[in-house]
Amino acid sequence: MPTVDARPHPYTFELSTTALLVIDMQRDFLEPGGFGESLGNDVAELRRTIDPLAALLTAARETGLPVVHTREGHLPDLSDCPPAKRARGAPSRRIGDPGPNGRILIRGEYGHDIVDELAPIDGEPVVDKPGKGAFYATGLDTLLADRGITSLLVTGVTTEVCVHTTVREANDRGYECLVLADCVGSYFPEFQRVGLDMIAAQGGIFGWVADSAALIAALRTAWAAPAPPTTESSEPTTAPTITTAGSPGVPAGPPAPSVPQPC
Ligand code: C5J
Repeated sequence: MPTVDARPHPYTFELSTTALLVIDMQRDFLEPGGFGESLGNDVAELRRTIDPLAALLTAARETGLPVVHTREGHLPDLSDCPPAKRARGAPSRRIGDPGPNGRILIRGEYGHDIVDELAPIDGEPVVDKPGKGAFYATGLDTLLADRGITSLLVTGVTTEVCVHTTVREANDRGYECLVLADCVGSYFPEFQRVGLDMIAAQGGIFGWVADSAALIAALRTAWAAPAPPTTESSEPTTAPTITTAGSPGVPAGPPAPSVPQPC
């Protein structure tokens, strides 16, 4: 079993029960003109995660680790966006308002999709979520359970918002989480530091924290071992907010909430 040097102590996991979770690496957060910048943030603070995450994605794909992407966003009619969430945005550019990359945080718009460098490949599920947490109002828990996943390698943005919310939700559901420090990003350096500290504190109250280089080395060592793991390929049962990269209609538009998507 691979073991990664991590805080508060080394993280050991089984390849067959582990997935890489890539949270909200969307243009709306990482590129100028999107939701993140409309809130007054410097997107450059997040863009440093792209290269290490691309390298980790490559290693995960080479070693057969399942990869699951998420996107935060809302239906075009905003029926899944609480008014309180919308009202809290910048007055000039709120969720659903037009921007240079299309309507802000709206499914199917250019800005809502994942940056080119980290685009999902065929077969990788993309979970569309209306909240900050990836488990809230999505089929993620079912998708992971169907694949026997109990351990999550967590990456994405932003550290203190969607990454933290998801890790906390995952903990309450019994998943173990290793957060990759250089593959998660915050617009605020102090939130990045404290956000990671909070995860590993108190004996790993929410999980473990490591650098991606240590994880990649562990993955490659495990893959080179005599008995490489096999990956599950079972289909999810019901996944109302999940599409699969490479399937028709992705990323053309929002999935219908009550209709299972083809995988
Ligand atoms: C935010 C996110 N920060 N993906 N979303 O609003 O963290």
